[in-house]
Amino acid sequence: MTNQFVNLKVGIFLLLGMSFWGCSQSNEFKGEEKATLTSPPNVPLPITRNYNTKVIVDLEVVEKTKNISEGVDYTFWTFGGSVPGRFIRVREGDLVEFHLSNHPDNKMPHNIDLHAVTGPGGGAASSMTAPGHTSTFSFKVLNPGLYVYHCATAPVGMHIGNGMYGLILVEPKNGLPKVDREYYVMQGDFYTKGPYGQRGHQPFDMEKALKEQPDYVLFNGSVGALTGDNALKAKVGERIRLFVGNGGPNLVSSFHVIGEIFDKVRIEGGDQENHNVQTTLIPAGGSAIVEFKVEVPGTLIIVDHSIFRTFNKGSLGMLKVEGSEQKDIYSGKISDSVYLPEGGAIQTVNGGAVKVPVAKTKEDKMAFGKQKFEAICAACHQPTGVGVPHAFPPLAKSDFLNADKKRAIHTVLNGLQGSINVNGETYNSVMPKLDLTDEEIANILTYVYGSWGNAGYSVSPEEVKSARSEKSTAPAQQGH
Ligand code: HEC
Ligand SMILES: [Cu+2]
Repeated sequence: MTNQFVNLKVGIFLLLGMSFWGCSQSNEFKGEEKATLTSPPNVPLPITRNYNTKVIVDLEVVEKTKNISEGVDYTFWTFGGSVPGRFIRVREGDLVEFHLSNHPDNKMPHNIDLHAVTGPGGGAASSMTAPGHTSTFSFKVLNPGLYVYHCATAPVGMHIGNGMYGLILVEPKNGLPKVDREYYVMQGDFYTKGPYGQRGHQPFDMEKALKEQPDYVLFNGSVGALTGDNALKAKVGERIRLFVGNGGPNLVSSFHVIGEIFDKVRIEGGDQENHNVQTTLIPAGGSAIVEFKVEVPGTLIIVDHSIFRTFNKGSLGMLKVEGSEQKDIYSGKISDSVYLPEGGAIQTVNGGAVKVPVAKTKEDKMAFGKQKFEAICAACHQPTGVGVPHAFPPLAKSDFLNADKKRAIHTVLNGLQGSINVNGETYNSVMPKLDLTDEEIANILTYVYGSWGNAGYSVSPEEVKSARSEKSTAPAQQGH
């Protein structure tokens, strides 16, 4: 009771103070500064100025191959070279001038949707950027909070699934309460052709992504990004603040720290504060700010409490707390080994292969092909096959497609990379290899050839099978 009363009084005092302070603030911007961006798990220092300014953010998109796990490579698409992308820290009322650069070596166009933006697409509408280009746009940060940003280029799920997300903190005008340490942790789910732990370079798997069945669920982009030498660090008695985000693309996180209770959670990264929380839900494309004091030494384990993800798919981090024992709070021996993963192997339960109906007539092929096309190809080539200018070539009335049926089969079988010319336009991008059966490819191509004014060819599973068995996987390229 007393406590509540005191809180109320403090609240009223703060309210009065804030509105007074708000009035005295002009809407003008004083000067300009370049934002300091940090890679995870680091966070830029708190903002100390008490006026609005113009903040210049330079962010470069880099497509690069890195470890997703020991011995396993993955080609990530990143904002600034890391997954999650660089942490951006601004102050409520600032004007942000954003420069998004797409590195010339990149293959894909990219853009950015910042949830902190008030305006079309969160900036995506003004930031579509081809490789070797820079887009500039500006926005005023009207609302304080912790916001996700992500790429919103089609297919959006694939860009996010390849690691294109990060956090932007808009500090309230009066700042956040002081703590001893701040860290940046962001969860994401990843879809690879091979199962968890399979060595070598693993391509993105669109089908698993559509089924929402990730092979990896990770904090900060790789297995072990926050364990061992990479563990977060703290000392007994310190107050810790974690800026936690969830990039998805699919899963919701049940964020929990084993052996701690969150003293405070700013729910969904907004103003509302909850207290004494064990597990906080972080939606895909959402965030939370969690705070706690570390009272005893030992290793705290950071998990998604949807726990198979933690022990079999990688969502396990550590916060190592050093200092002297506090036997009155916790008496027992604390060991790092207790919660280590049980081992990577995912058990496979053999439920028997599912029988897919076989297309008997051309109508069947068209219908099955349409369904698959809309589920897989339409994300890039669009449901009516018109493509996206400068990014995804058209399939409708495509001279490239209609000139060579065998090449089209190879394209869908093996993917396609390099410069091609379609209806007079040059495309130099990457179509991923998709994991489809002979039957599926035959149906899809029969549908594509039978639609939108194309040549009308029928493609049989046997033709796909024989193309698959051919040694040459490189599809015939057109001369320049
Ligand atoms: C992730 C995006 C993506 C998906 C999904 C995708 N493609 Fe493509 N596709 C591309 C890109 C990019 C190119 C151009 C590649 C290049 O520049 O070398 C392309 C090229 C092609 C071409 C040759 C060019 C043309 O316009 O005739 C065909 C045919 C094709 N795709 C068919 C398909 C079919 C069928 C599917 C579904 C099974 C599919 N694609 C799924 C991105 C995609
Ligand atoms: Cu992108």
